[in-house]
Amino acid sequence: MKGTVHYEQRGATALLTIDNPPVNPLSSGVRQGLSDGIGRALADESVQAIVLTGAGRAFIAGADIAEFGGEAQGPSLHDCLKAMDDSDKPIVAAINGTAFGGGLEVALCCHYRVIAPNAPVGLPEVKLGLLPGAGGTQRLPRLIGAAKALDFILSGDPIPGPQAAELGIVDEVAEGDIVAAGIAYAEKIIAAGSPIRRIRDEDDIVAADRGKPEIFENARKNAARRMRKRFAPEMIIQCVEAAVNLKDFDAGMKVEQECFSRCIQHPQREALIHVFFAEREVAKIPDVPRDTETIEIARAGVIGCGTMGGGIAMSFLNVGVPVTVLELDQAALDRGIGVIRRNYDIQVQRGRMAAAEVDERMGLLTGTVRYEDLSSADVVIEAVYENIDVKVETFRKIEAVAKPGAILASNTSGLDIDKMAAATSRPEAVIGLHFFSPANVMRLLEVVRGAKTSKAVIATSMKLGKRLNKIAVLSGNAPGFIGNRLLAGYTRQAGEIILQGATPYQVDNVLLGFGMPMGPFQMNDLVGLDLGWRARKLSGMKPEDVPITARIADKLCELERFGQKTNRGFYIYPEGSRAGQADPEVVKIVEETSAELGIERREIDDEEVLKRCLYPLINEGAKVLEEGIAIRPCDIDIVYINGYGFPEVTGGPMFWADQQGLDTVLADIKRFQEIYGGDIWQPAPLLERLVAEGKNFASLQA
Ligand code: 3H9
Repeated sequence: MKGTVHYEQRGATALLTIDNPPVNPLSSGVRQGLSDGIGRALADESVQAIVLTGAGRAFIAGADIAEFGGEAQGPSLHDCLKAMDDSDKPIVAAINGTAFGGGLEVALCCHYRVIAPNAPVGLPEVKLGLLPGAGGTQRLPRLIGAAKALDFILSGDPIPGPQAAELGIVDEVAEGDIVAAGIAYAEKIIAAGSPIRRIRDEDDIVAADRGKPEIFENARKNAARRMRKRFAPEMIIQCVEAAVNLKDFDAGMKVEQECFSRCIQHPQREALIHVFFAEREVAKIPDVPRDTETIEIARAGVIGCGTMGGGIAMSFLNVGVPVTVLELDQAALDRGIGVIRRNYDIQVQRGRMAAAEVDERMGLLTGTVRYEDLSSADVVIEAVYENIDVKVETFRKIEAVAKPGAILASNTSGLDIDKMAAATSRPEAVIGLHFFSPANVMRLLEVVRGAKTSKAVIATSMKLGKRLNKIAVLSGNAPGFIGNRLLAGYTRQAGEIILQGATPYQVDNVLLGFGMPMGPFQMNDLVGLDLGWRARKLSGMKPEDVPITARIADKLCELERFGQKTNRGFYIYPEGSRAGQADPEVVKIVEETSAELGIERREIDDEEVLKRCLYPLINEGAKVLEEGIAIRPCDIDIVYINGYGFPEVTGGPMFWADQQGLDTVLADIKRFQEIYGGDIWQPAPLLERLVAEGKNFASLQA
């Protein structure tokens, strides 16, 4: 059994210390230890009170997520909680560190709670597709009221100890030795002969919420807006409704159990727990051990202060790392720095940042037009025009000034890192750091290792990602890396489907329905249709050489419909609105283009639209795995969820493929190959092998 609980007696108090490193989840051994420890303390006449705390940096991080879906060993958490609830000796939680999920629920089942000032508490279950299933939905509303409890549980976000005290979740914030404070609290209760406070028996606060259905209507409205397509929020709301309306605690607990078990069985739960572990797995690189020495990053340099460069600079400023940004001339530099300041000012206007913080961050920013000024940077990231010759030239200039040991990085979204490395005499220092736009917001950082990139540079880059509050995924160096390589098939299919009979609006709606934040044509409008059109014109490409999937966008550009920036593209955007409206004019252009190309239009059903857009991701994903560009299937999942808006509740494209059944995915790919042909539908050998062996992508993880 995993984990243990240490028992010791201090005076008349039994001290139970949960020990299950690194974060003390409630694994079988912990539940056994809790059950034994409580029983022993209750049976011992010399013990008058019990204090519960955690070893190390956490109190309890919640239920052991790895146990879900498997066979449970040892006593159930509910049995432990019942013993605590029934105890006639006061139990005090001495919350030394993180108390999340089941951990906070254990604390709520204690009769009193003291907390260290830096200990966060939270009920993050909703993020895993679950609800607090150890009494949290019943006890918390009894303590702080239904509206606040709903906010807290539905957000899943933690709050620090002092805020928990203000809300009434804990009784006291204690500086210094938290165990001593817990014992002192217990002794005070015993000395005063205070009655034991069981939250389950309290009704006053929830009674005030009875007959106020608007509390739940508001929660439902917010959940529909903020947590589109999630299953758990409605379950949570029903539980809190039960806490308010059923009066009887045990009846409410029954509702909680039913709802919890529906969440456990829901595919979203499995997918979200896959994502939880995948996010941690991607940090592990088989040939770069955890203890690889890293380079200290005290200052960064960014070349280019346009949208990308500015966003990258902000990512560093946001975590207190000084940055020097370089632009070609003073005017461009002033413009770029002006945009950064404006972005921060908007945050202040929205109440997300204090004005003083803006000054602090801007104080860390230095602008320059001279490469020499990058010489003190520990990492220099170029974010110049996406052209290999321009990048190679930039690397020559960086290498001439960068200090020894500095990391030389490119923000390219798919160009050859080794070509850039070859332009320097220190290829081991060169790496790709592919940020996603807007770089200060998007969570993904694709780290691209070149053939000669050193392990220290890889380890430092992965660590840097975490420091910048991003999730770093390592990719091999091949065109498009992981993300953009897979995307090519997705966008090409969307383009073909509309030529064959669907409208852009049907395609977008199908993908929105799947859970993507926007469809491919909405995405085109956002990025700007003119980018590709201008590049084709500049290259002197003949009209007949323009790929057929780009013909419609080019026609729209000829009409000065560049997308959102001109309020017209595939959609019409009423002035000041980002919500596009369908336009019959565009449908006409699409139909004319099909006719010009001699393509007979037909009805294409939504299922075909979805499969033809998503299966290329899976097929190409399998090729990327086989070529070793991505280390594991879950690396692709994390890239797609965090960089391309693939719905988290599906677990990412590779996990989703497993859930569809790889045999049916492959059968469809073969069917599309027969009908449409092309490389895109050439089944990946890995996919064929997995199907032949009756295996799935998950089998590659083990
Ligand atoms: C729940 O409680 C349900 C109940 O309501 C009802 C029950 C009946 N289980 O994140 P880190 C592992 S649902 C198992 O890198 P940090 C993690 O995988 C649960 N393992 O550290 C990693 O392993 P490895 C509600 C867990 O300091 C290692 O611990 N609770 C669990 O950056 C270190 O983790 C949550 O959702 C777990 N619960 O962050 C809390 N937690 O080293 C989930 C962590 O092999 N956990 N591990 O890769 C967290 O949010 C963060 O881990 C935490 C620490 C903030 C605690």
